[in-house]
Amino acid sequence: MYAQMVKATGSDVKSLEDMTDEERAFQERIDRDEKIEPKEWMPEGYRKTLIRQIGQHAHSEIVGQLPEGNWITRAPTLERKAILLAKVQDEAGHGLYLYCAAETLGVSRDELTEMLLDGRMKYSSIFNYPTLTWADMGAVGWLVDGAAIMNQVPLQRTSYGPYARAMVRICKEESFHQRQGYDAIRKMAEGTPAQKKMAQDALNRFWYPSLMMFGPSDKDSVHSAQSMAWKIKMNTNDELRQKFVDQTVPQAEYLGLTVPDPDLKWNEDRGHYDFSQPDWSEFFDVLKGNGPCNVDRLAARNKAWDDGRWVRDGLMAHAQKKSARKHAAE
Ligand code: BYC
Repeated sequence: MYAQMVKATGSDVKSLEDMTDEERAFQERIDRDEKIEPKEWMPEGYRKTLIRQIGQHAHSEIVGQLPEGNWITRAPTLERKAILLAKVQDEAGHGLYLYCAAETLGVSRDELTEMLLDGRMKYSSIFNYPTLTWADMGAVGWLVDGAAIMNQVPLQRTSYGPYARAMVRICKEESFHQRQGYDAIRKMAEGTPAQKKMAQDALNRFWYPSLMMFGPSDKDSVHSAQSMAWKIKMNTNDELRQKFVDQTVPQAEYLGLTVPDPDLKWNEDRGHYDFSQPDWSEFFDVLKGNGPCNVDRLAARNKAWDDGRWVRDGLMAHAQKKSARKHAAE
């Protein structure tokens, strides 16, 4: 299995023969689908890759609250407001499960947060796009959460125990999120001509950024080969992107909306849709900080961190006082 993978991705992943005894034993455990737990030996690269991926994922959940949080006060009905509020709170919870999983690898949540705030760590490119209308709340739930689930369901089988277990809970909630998004956009698509136009406009703006969520095409993905060998990733970026397109196009058709891709076509021979790639230069530009909302998103997170300092300081002072009292009593 491991040898096949290395061959399939044509990577510079170490072969079993080139590994140390410890590395080989570790790889064999991965190949047997054993879970790796926090205190066990792991290659430094495995630990670092997990911290990068889980940390980036956690940051995405936290920053991902901002585009939807933007619409809580303007939701069209009390019911939609309550649902959106619950969803945004769920994203905060996902961030916390993931920070906890990352902490088992020897990095603190504060360190991870500081790396997000000073730009050393990334978050998903999708959250650098604005949410301009209520229909965008539907599009985010349907497409963004839809893409997130496509990527996260396989991660329930990822090799690192705390990450896999966090993903089980997250996936349950994400599928509710996706359904609520689809329901919200369906309401718009079945509404007045103006509402249908808003739904189509949201699909037009979110389609390609959603395809970008899966990461660069396989030939440009620097981490995929090693991450797949370690089962930190279970599929390549292109495999998941294709699955997402195959699943989403019939949903758009059901809504009577048009996917903004003139080359989109069912390919009978492949058993998949052929589709246009996103503009990859735009993707890399967004990663460099030049998307429409990068500056605003980081400013909002920095402000939240600064405004919350007194709470963290207060909690720390309380904890120190409590521990000093306990020591004095012993
Ligand atoms: N955005 O070698 P590659 C959600 C970076 S949100 C930004 O293929 P990898 C939700 C990548 O980090 C979904 N950066 O990387 C929340 C690397 O740069 P570095 C979050 C991206 O890691 C609220 C470089 O490009 N989900 O759930 O093997 C509301 C080369 O890429 C992106 C996760 O994070 C991107 N889209 O594969 C609603 C899932 N793509 O780090 C929804 C877990 C790539 O070397 N993560 N880059 O500087 C993964 O599965 C993988 O990390 C990725 C990328 C598939 C995203």
